[in-house]
Amino acid sequence: MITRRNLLIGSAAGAAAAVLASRAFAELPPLAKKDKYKVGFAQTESNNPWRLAETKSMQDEAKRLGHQLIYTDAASSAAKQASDVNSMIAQGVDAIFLPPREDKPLVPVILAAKAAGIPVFLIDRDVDHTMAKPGEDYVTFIGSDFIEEATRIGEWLVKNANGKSKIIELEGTTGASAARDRKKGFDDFIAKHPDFKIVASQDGDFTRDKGRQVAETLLQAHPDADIIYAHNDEMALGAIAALEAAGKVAGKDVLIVSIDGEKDGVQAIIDGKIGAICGCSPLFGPKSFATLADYAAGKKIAPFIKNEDHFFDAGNAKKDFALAF
Ligand code: GZL
Repeated sequence: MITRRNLLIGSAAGAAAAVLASRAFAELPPLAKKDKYKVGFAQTESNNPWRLAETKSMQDEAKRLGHQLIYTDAASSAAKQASDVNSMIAQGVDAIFLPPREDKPLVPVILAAKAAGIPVFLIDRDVDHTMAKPGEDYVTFIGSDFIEEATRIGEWLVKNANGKSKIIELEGTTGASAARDRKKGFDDFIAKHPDFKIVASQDGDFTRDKGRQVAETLLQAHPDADIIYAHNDEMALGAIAALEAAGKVAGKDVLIVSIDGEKDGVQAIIDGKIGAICGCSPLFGPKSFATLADYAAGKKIAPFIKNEDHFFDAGNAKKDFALAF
């Protein structure tokens, strides 16, 4: 019998359910406290030393703590990385560590993991916050402040350019938060220094070979370029190969600045071929698993857990070489 009273009760119950659903949607999945977890780590690719060092750090820490690590390699495909995460969800992992290769295509699977009750921890790269939020859709983002890294490089450059001023920018993977913010940070800084000009900027996909190819093309198009800003050391090292193939002297004809702090990059500072590198450690294992344990223990997790980056130049490269990865 439909009475006004029943209708009111029904609509109240419906409203309550909607509120609960929305609250449930707004809350992160819990993580039970356990000694051993089955954790997914969906790597983007393994085509540069930074990626290999990150993977080793995650695997070593999982082994040290006795956790089972389900590891996948997306071979430079955001679509494959998304399907790798979906397979982890299907396997019922306890939690997922994810460096989203690009800042939009991985959002649906982050939300799918949440809906499946699996907490996601973003490491090394973040997603577009208009699509998914830390503390609501995923636990946190652990990584560097890429805008700060690029700004520190800009500050070093304006102090040490000695009259050089025409910049070729080698960008990281299009869509990656690291590339997006290393571009924004640097370009915004240079815009405040009109005696410097970015004459060309192009995606080198964070790899040495693509970096060399792009540097070759841009140097031919801009023979007056006398500075190269690379979003990572691999592309900077590729640019050095391009310069030397063109009979130019890296560090003399063209000043090179970069980000990461891999051993070959810091050695290039010692050899006078790279001027400065803002470090960006790939060693995420300890902090990732410590954050997971804190989350399981019910501790409040900050939405952004910032890595501090070491800065290398000719003044400390030899002394601090052990900090390179
Ligand atoms: C930074 C990371 C970047 C490195 C590159 O956290 O995403 O990706 O700087 C790597 O070397 O490919």
